[in-house]
Amino acid sequence: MITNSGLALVNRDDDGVNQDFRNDVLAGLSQTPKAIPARWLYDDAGSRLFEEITQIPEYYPTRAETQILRDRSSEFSERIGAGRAVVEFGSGSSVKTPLLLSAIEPAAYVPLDISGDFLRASAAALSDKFPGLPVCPVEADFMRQVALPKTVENLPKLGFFPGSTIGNMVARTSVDLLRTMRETLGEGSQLLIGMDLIKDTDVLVAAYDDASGVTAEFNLNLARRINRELGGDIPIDALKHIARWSDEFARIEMHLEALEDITFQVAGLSYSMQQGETIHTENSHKFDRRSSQTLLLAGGWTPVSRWLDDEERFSLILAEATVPRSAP
Ligand code: AVI
Repeated sequence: MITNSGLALVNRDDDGVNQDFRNDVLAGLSQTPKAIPARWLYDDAGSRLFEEITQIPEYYPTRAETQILRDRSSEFSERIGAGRAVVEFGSGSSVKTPLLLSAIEPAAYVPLDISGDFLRASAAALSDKFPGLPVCPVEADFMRQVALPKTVENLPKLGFFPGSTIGNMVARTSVDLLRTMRETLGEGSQLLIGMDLIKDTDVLVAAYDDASGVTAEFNLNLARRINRELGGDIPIDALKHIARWSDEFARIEMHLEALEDITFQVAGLSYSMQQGETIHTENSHKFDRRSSQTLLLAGGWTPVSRWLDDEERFSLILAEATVPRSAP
């Protein structure tokens, strides 16, 4: 039972070029060091490659989080309880979302996503799987406060933000997002959030630089997308995918490194890279118990339960939008 939908949100010029993409790419290639926001990795090809990443042997987060959702369903049911509207930040995964919905008997499911096509397809699939459940997709940028459908206004809410997507943001942005989620969901709501854990550097680097080269393709697709959509001529063969651990920021960084000195054009403008220079394309922050707690508290959420997978690689945290009692 699908009950809601929305308007296209992409800001295109008369030639159909996504202006936000162009502005971010041109600004990012002009700055030192070069950096382009990670959200542009996810065009259709990038989204398909990310789906492939979730299946590769080295990329443990998806399997680890799924294991928690599968194994701890009775604890979710006990601590979350029935009758909530589950508001998912993102379109929902075909495996993780059904596991959560089966565990807690929700009153409604509200996926929020900026990409309407993906949103509608996954909402339809979920609606088929849970025939009696009201499914109300909302096409919206969840980085801003979202007005939820009237039908769920008076229901208690559970926000669901799996996958450790929070780790793709720098601290300031993730705190802003957590606060925005609190405004979207309201006082007294709960949030179930996935946060990947700090671990052995070799395991982390392998997860972002797999032997089969799928993550390299995912990263290089950004340069291909720039060439396709912005009339670029970046020499793809002169770029190499790099994944490195930054101990200072507790994060994996993805970069595209120039293998030789190169010059290229994007949208009629010229750029150059020296051999060894990189374009920073993604951060994936990792957490421990304290850093995840500090981040959630800074964002207005009090952690109340924390679950790990059997190999202690990944955490799922249940938090509440309540003011914590603390002194002074
Ligand atoms: C979407 N996000 C949580 C992934 C991550 O693990 O940071 C994106 C990713 N990038 C490369 N591999 C996976």
